[in-house]
Amino acid sequence: MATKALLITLLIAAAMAPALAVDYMVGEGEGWKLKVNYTEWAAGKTFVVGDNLIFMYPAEDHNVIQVSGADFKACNKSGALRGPYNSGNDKIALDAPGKRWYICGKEGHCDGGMKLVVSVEAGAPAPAPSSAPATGSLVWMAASVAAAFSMVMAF
Ligand SMILES: *[C@@H]1O[C@H](CO)[C@@H](O)[C@H](O)[C@H]1NC(C)=O
Ligand SMILES: *[C@@H]1O[C@H](CO)[C@@H](O)[C@H](O)[C@H]1NC(C)=O
Ligand SMILES: [Cu+2]
Repeated sequence: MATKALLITLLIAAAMAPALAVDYMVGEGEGWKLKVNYTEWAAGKTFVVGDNLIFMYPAEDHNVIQVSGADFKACNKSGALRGPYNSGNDKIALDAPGKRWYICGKEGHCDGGMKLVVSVEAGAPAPAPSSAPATGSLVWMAASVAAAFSMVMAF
């Protein structure tokens, strides 16, 4: 009985929590390497601010450089905006909306397909701090947490 109420409370709290950030393994099981079509990999995925890209590769074989759209098109690594990243396990935070272009800086690899463009969407807008609904949901959240806490203490 108490367990069921607790479960419901937790489900409500979970539903109100902001969407969790997603870690995207670039290339899935293939990782970051030659002869993978990263346009296909990115197709149909929705990248949101707060998500991360993870580039996995043997550190001595590849790297990751963020470049401009023009440099991406030309496979030009000279104008790095960020990077090179070269740990072989690079977790890159998508911290702002907009397009981001990544290439491998090793000779010929960008031309060989190691290039990825993602379009990052803004997350859900933060509620205005002083608006009534936001205050109401804060009170509701506090009440839920208090209820859950008291039920936990009752066990
Ligand atoms: C990668 O896939 C996209 C979408 O299917 C396609 O348009 C493009 O030509 C492919 N690129 C290569 C190099 O095969
Ligand atoms: C490559 O990028 C650098 C820096 O952005 C730029 O000065 C240079 O002209 C570019 N080269 C080509 C071939 O686009
Ligand atoms: Cu490479």
